[in-house]
Amino acid sequence: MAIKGLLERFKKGLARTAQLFNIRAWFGRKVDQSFLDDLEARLIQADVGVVATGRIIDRVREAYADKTADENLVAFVKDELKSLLEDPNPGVLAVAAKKPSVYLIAGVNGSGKTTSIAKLAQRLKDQGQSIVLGACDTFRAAAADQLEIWARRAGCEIVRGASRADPASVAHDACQRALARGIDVLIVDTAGRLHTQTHLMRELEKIKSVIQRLIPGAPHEVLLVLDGINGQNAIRQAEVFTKSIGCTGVVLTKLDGTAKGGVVVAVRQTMKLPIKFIGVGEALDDLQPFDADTFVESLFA
Ligand SMILES: Nc1nc2c(ncn2[C@@H]2O[C@H](COP(=O)(O)OP(=O)(O)OP(=O)(O)O)[C@@H](O)[C@H]2O)c(=O)[nH]1
Ligand SMILES: [Mg+2]
Repeated sequence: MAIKGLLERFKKGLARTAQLFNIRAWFGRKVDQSFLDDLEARLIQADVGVVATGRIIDRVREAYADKTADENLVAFVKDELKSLLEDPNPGVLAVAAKKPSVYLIAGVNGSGKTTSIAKLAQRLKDQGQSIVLGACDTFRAAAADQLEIWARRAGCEIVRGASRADPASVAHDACQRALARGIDVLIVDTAGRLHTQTHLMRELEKIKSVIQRLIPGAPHEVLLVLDGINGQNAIRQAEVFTKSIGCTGVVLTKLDGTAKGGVVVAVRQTMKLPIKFIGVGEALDDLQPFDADTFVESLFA
């Protein structure tokens, strides 16, 4: 997609956060304590997090004390945000040297895993890749049906087990299928679970170890799906999931439904995990590869 089109989509999805970041209205104001307090309040409201907000405020104070807010100040704040989001490999998923690449998807209930998988499958399919989806959420009968509907829409295969089947056995079958058919990408859906449910975290570890055993080097990405509306609780989830299954990246969803898009910064800062994609709506093309420049520009557009 052309850069301009991408920016438009981002802007639409992040419109609520962008309202908070509209500091152009303050042009001409003196950068004094009351200005800094206002800026700080907006950053906190947008869920940028205390640490990152503190850093931005300190830097603005150093550079702009007693000057007048203008376009340069906006550029300065943008650069600060971009540097907090820096990622050498934005929005890129690791690819296996030998097929298939396996992406394991996890997260708490309702965070947007299955929808994000559908969007990701569509994306990879559009790039000419063959896809198998592994429906390892056998906890709810409707879960595999939901994935199957998406699979049909995106035109990819799905491997599912009986209701209440061991999710690791479904992962096993999905790996076998992907290997046997020479598929490019296997995406594994898992049931939502709270990071506090130890037995369910063990189940996730078992799914991962089955994948590792069948496909050396896999999973090539372990993506944690976080609900952007959840804000700071996401950080705790990320810690526990990472400890359990070694997350390699984050998909941050529902950024269209909240004015707290700044959580992208907090997540990146606190967890040291790259944000791979962001979800900005419920349609199939509402998953965007995360790029700090485009993201920050859209907040100020
Ligand atoms: N607005 C918006 N809604 C989203 C986004 N991503 C997911 N959703 C919605 O969030 C709800 C839950 O999405 P699912 O994909 O079923 O979530 P899940 O993590 O698979 O849920 P469980 O399997 O029950 O744990 C659905 O109504 C989705 O349409 C997004 O980026 N924006
Ligand atoms: Mg699901």
